[in-house]
Amino acid sequence: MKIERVHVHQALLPVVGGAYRMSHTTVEALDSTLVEVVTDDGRSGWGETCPLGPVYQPHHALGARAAIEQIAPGLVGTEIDSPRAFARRMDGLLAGHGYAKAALDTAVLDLLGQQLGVPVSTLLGGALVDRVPSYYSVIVGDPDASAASAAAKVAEGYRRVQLKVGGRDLDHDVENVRAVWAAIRGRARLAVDANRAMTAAHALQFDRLCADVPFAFEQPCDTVEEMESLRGRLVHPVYLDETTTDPGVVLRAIAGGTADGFSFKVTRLGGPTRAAFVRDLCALRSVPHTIDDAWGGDVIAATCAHVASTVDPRLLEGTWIAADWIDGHVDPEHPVEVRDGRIAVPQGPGLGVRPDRDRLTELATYG
Ligand code: 0XW
Ligand code: MG
Repeated sequence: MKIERVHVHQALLPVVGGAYRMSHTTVEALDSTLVEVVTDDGRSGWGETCPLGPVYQPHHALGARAAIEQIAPGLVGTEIDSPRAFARRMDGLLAGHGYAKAALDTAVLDLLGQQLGVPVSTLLGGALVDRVPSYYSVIVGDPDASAASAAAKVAEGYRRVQLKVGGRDLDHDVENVRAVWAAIRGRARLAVDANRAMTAAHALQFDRLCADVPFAFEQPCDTVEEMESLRGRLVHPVYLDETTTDPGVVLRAIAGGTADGFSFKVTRLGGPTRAAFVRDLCALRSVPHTIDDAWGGDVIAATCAHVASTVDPRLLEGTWIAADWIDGHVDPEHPVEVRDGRIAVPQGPGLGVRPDRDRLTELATYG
């Protein structure tokens, strides 16, 4: 199976409700990039990468497309042998830029799955479940609204809630944490995510002020060094998200005891192939983690569901997908969505989703 062409498509995804608020940024519409890799035997494999705006982490939509433009011409005419050989080929065309390569890695897994007649999860080691738990992310807001939204989602079936904090005075956030916990206590677990907004001093204070509320404290500070400075000083377990920029950082955090868990983003890790590697690192030390992405439509949601289905259920904290914040689906026939707090893993072969090209804008073709 040889690559004949690579198409780059765009999906513009306005946020349902107008805005998604985190500590340092509010997004109103997301710019998603989809790749379609067409082979000489007439198959199309799909992948997606969708940075959460330009400041959530050092990723942006134009950067993803520039990286793909750098890589794609060198892929045309080459044989698809294995995901690892393909990753090496991409690394030989461009260093770094894992979040762009992630879309191509996904597309190749989709193609190999179709060729072999198996779902992507089988190529990643094999699904252990056919539905994966999701979790709901409550945006930065006021206690009444946050508690009401958390309670409503738990009533729908979610068993984990993530509350966004940061970017305002600590007391306000402490009040919010208490209100949300009172609303879900006994029915769901809680994670509190500052998205890098706190200083180490603020993180220490916040941790003490909420010492009686059990939650996983997600990425309070910006840098690996700040996070390392908190080791052994917090009451709450610490989960790393934005600083897990590659498998090496994950290895160091596990070995050094700086993380009790992770909130992984598949594209940030470089795609499903690398995410499966990191899954296995976590399994060695029984470290819990999510498998999600920062944003994206059905293709990313399907990708995350396939990877998550291969994680030991004891260690899987859940899979967040953006479906609740997106109006409609790029694959209306096989929409990936949360039902009763869980996501059905699409049935293969391949990814099990086929975007409708009429819902996308084609931006470039290579080959
Ligand atoms: C909750 N998420 C998975 C969705 C938002 O994109 C941010 C992210 C996170 O945990 O930071
Ligand atoms: Mg996070």
